[in-house]
Amino acid sequence: MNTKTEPQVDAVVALGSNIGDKVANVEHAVALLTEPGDIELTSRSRIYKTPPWGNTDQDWFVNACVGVRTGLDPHALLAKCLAVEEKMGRHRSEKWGPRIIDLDILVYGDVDLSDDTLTVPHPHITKRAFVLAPMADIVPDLELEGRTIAVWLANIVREGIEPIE
Ligand code: A4P
Ligand code: MG
Repeated sequence: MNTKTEPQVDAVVALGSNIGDKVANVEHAVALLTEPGDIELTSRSRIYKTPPWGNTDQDWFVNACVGVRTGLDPHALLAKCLAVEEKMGRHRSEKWGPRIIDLDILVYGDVDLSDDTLTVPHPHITKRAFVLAPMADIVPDLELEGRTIAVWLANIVREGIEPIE
């Protein structure tokens, strides 16, 4: 019998969708990610309507993020995120292009790592209001690059980013 208990780590996962019923896609992804098993849902942000960032010639997005507690290591958590995207029928085409669902690991405990498949903390958090706004709902006091999420958000242009629930 395996009696080993994995240490549980708090992580934050971002969700984004800009195809179809975007809110339903985000809800479905949260349900799949945290279905009974290895990942417990501990908190969730409001859902935001956000203008497209990067490739601006595409439909508006819905963005949100969730706090989770898991014994999965960072790569296993990434594999679960990619499995949820696949289950929901995401097909990758262009970088930063339209997507039915995107799940990104924003932070995994206080782990700092970067390899071919995974970088945590996610590299663009502090430059993206569509990530900072939902993050500030659940981890406003988390420090990244010497400032809290709340302070990063207070100092970024967040035009057009509004909670929709
Ligand atoms: N990868 C590396 N680190 C991570 C991480 N922390 N979390 C790798 C998740 N994945 C990570 O991702 C490509 C690969 O990144 C994964 O297979 C994994 O091994 P992808 O989702 O296929 O590619 P992508 O999403 O097109 O590229 P990228 O750079 O991840 O784009 P982003 O950063 O996700 O940005 N505007 C608004 N308003 N809202 C959005 O959600 N999203 C994007 C995409 C652009 N503009 C947006 C939004
Ligand atoms: Mg992604």
